Order: sequence, then C-alpha cells, then structure tokens
Amino acid sequence: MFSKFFKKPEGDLAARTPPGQSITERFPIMTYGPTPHVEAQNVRLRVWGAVEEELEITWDELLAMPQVTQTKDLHCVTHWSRLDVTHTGTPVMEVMKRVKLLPEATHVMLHCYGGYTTNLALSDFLREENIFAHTLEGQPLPVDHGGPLRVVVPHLYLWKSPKWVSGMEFMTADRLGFWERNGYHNRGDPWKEQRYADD
Ligand SMILES: Nc1nc2c(c(=O)[nH]1)N[C@H]1C(S)=C(S)[C@@H](COP(=O)(O)O)O[C@H]1N2
Ligand SMILES: [Mo]
Repeated sequence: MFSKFFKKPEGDLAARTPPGQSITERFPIMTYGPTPHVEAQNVRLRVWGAVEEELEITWDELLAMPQVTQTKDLHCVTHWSRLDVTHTGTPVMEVMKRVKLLPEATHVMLHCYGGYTTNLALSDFLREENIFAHTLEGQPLPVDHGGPLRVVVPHLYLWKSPKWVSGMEFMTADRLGFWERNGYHNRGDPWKEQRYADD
C-alpha cells in the first residue's frame, strides 16, 4: 500500500490521517462510469421532494451567493487521503436559505449529471463546511474532479462528495444512494472507519 506516491503518515500528519489511510500527494480520479460534460452556464441545481416549493437554481444564482474558500483534508475509502485541498464555492447553508424544507424532512439524496447519487442525513448535510465547489486551487474545478460543480462534504469519505451535482431531493426517510446500495457504509465517517455496510 505504501509506495513513492502513498506515504505512511508520521508526526503531525499522522494525527490528521484517519485509521487505515495513507497520504498521497497526487489527487487520484475516482469515477464510476463515463464522465458527464456540462457547460457551467447550463448547470442547474434542482430542488425537490420534502420542500414547500420545487426550485431550480441557476449557475449565475449560485455564484451570486456568498462564497468561501477553504482548505480541507479529503479521505477516500480506497485508503488514500489528500491533505490541504483548497476549494472555493457556495456554502450549502447559503443555498439552503433559498429552500423551504418541510418539517418532516430528515435526509437528502444528492443527484448528479450521469446518474450517480449519494444520501446524507440532514445532520451531515447541513454543516457550515459543506460547499458546492466550482474552483479547485484557484482554478475552475476540472471536469475529472467534478467540474463545473461538486459538493464537498469533508467530514465523510469522499464518495459522499458527489461530482457534477444536479439536484437535491429532500426525503422524509432514508434511502440508499449508489455506493450505499452497493455495499458501502450508509454514513462513511473516516475516523470511525465506516467503510462497508457492516462496519
Ligand atoms: N458523480 C459522481 N460523483 C462521485 C463519484 C462518481 O463516480 N460520480 N465517485 C465518488 C468517489 S467513490 C470518490 S472517492 C470521489 C473521488 O473524487 P475525485 O475523483 O475528485 O478524487 O468522488 C465521489 N463522487
Ligand atoms: Mo471512492
């Protein structure tokens, strides 16, 4: 598992690296199926399900909201972590100012161009540090890393950070997303090593 690219964490880095992870200085690309290509201007964020009214938020509307730039450590379930990744984007909490949730909403299914999905409890989704990212290290988010728009949920394994995001479906009960249906853990906390459904 350790090689030129994957280092065993030591010292301060070890404290930032969850159990079973090694640090990579590369940024591997992990995509299931073909990569969808969507022009930024055509990106829409649809909002439906357990909401008072359905919405379609445009690219320009997303960019007109308050923006943040933040540096986080990312942890992939395939045992690599990449430290200090800087994304810029619109905080989920800013987008949610537009959304009127029904009181019975408990979970969200994030949908993507191309059909990928991932589910989150609202307690994991409605957090300050979760963002709709459009910029990586000061450059437009590369398509392989989810450009034009991906969600970054830094406290969970990276499959919970959907690339090419296209919608938020609010739900009144939990339902499994793509990897969650295929044997991965429903929550995916890297510090608890929640990799597989029965962990
Ligand atoms: N739409 C979509 N989002 C996705 C995936 C995918 O296949 N499709 N893969 C997930 C997985 S398993 C990982 S590890 C990360 C990888 O992100 P990266 O390619 O930017 O490293 O994206 C996640 N988001
Ligand atoms: Mo992954």
